Amino acid sequence: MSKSRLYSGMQPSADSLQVGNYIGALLQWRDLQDAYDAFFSVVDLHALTQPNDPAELREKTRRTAAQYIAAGIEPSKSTLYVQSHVRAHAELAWILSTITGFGEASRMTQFKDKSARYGTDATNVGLFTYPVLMAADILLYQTDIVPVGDDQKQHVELTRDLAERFNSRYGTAFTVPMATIQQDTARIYDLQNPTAKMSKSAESDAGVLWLLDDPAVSAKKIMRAVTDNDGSVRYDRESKPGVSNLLTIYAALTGRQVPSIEDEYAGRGYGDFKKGLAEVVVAEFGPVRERALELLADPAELDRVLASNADRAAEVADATLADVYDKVGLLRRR
Ligand code: AQP
Repeated sequence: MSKSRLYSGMQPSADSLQVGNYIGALLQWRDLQDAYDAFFSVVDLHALTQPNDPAELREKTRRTAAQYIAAGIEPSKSTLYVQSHVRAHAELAWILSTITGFGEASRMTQFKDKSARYGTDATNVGLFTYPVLMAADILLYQTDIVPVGDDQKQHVELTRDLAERFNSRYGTAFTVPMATIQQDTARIYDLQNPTAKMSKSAESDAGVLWLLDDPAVSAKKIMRAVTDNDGSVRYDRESKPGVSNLLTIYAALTGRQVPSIEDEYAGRGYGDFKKGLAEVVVAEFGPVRERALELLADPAELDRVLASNADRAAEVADATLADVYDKVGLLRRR
């Protein structure tokens, strides 16, 4: 029996991924890649919705791809490619935009939040159609499951609605995908502001653990992480968000259960606990960082791998797009 299809991606919106991206996405992707026919994309077209320096965007795109591989995504097993290398993404997004209601798109909470934050003049139309491009990403590959964080649930719902609408209006062209939402424990918070999500675009660097940071810098950030005055290493998301966040990171990186870590550090204070976590982080990220830097030292080879994976992706995507073009009535070029 053929494997089910899985699709996911990340924006190349920083020089390095952060520990939330690693725990919330990359670790799951790595575990899922054997059971699924997986497509993992570096979504550079999506990243254009934010201001970018062109040379820096190119560099961030390579860096993101290198970190996927360094974290264990195998380009011989999964299809790991750059979104803009497969033209069908932008083309299908246009077709889908013609069956998306203006009101429907206006209800997307991520757009509402971001446009409220930036103001109308600084908000581009690309940000408004962002979820339609995301729907195209997913639907091109006849995707069965989309592993995403809670924040992306609404976008996958829209993708399902668009797939069903297209299929019933023009005939079946798309598999209707399902979101698989990761557990709440997979949400990592900022080390300095442990009620806010850790994010690549955080205003301050002090609360973000970067995959490509020097391990000594990461260790220092952990030692300075915000905790509380209670002094006991105990998980309590409400009243001890800082310590709970550190426990979540510790558990995710070691595969251990939180209570066993609480037991180990019972009566030992935060200093010891943070030192223990710093060792875990350095041991986990040290090799990932080394491998990523090795890959980045040979950009020609990395580009070659990405190109051959893009060819593989395009084969699937182009077949879906050709079917869609036929179904909506575009005249075939002979
Ligand atoms: N703090 C987090 N905890 C758990 N998972 C997280 N992800 C991101 N932050 C955390 C997951 O990583 C993937 C990245 O998706 P993205 O790059 O498209 O954008 P994002 O979710 O908006 O991630 P960032 O790091 O916050 O980027 P910026 O600052 O550019 O917006 C997703 O699977 C996400 O769930």
